[in-house]
Amino acid sequence: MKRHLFFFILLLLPYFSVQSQSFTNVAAQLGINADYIDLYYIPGGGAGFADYDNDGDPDLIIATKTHFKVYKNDNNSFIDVTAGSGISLSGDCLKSVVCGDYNNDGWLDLFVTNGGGGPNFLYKNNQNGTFTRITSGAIVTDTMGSFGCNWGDLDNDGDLDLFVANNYNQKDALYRNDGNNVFTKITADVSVSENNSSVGSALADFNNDGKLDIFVVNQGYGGPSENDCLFKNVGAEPWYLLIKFNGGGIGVRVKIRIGNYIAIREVTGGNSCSSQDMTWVHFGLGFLNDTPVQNIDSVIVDWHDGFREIRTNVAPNQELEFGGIIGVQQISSEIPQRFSLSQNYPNPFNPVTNFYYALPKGSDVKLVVYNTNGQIVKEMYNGYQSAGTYKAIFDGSGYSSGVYFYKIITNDFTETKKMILVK
Ligand SMILES: [Ca+2]
Ligand SMILES: [Ca+2]
Ligand SMILES: [Ca+2]
Ligand SMILES: [Ca+2]
Repeated sequence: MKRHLFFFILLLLPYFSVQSQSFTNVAAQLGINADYIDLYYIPGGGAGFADYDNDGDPDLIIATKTHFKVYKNDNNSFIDVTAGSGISLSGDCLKSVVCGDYNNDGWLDLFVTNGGGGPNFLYKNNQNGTFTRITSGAIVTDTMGSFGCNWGDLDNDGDLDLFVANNYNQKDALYRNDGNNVFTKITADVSVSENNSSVGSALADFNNDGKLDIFVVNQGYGGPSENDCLFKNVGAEPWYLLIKFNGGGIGVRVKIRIGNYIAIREVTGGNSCSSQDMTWVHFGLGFLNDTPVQNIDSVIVDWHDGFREIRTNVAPNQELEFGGIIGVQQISSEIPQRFSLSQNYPNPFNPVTNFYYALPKGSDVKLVVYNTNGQIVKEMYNGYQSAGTYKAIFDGSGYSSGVYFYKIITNDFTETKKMILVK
């Protein structure tokens, strides 16, 4: 079945190449010199983009068989910083590299699977471009042939747990995050009960109940082929927040804050071997059982182009949507005579309104929306824009009725206007 799919994709390749004439291989030009020949030893190997140094640019992390590389994105070229990263991986057969902030300090940590039978690797981000290897606990001492792996808050308690798909007729593994770099291996669960040969695993909340479910791709090793498995999550706490993105979301960074609790997620295109998690972002919030609050203080979504969306006082246990056409777009490059900011239309509005602004010369532009207390509720744009006319679309879905102000700030021009959201 999978072999058939593989040949089907091969048959389609000529058609795809016709469609993709605008792509060229720029790896060498950008400074990426990974050796990919060994990938064919066992199909797979992992690579993924993740902003490990929190500078807003996605960095590239590659784990292929015996090679591990960290490439820092420096103004759209990549610098090999592996040697200075504190990561020294000499696995038998590296398969996946997944990034997740398991200790909720706002910095992405790394987990790398080893398909060759040696232990897997967990590296904690030191917040300065280097990592420290975690060496104790079953999560890094189990010796299986591990292929796929996924960070996800599977019990919805507020921290990331880890699922690992093991090959060679070995049980898969589930490690519950207990805080302080301690993970407990869960053995009494149906998701880790079968001696099968798994090559990949993916997490998604397929039934929209706020609990992450697990899909496992099984291969059948040295015997008959095996069925894949879908495990519905029936045990997690009933507290969560799901965020989806209109118009994609790969590369988006999401941060939530509730009092002193901060958690981040970054949407990837799938860093686990042979699989891809859902591109929705999931947060477990089970700790609210003990300390109930009405609202999540803030949800901040950073798009890869510098666009930032902020919503405050967001109710838990819902799906929130961000992005898409909402934002700022240039509608004319004709050079206007002077700076201007238009009145929004419609006004009053519910929930979407738009306004225009004009830049007679290229400028650093900051465009913010704030409430009557002077608190910024949304940063619509922050960066350089060339001369022209721009349309800004504001979505008030996540906000309460009331008066808001939108303000444009450039070196030569600042103006504020009032708008009214009525629900
Ligand atoms: Ca970066
Ligand atoms: Ca971290
Ligand atoms: Ca958890
Ligand atoms: Ca579910």
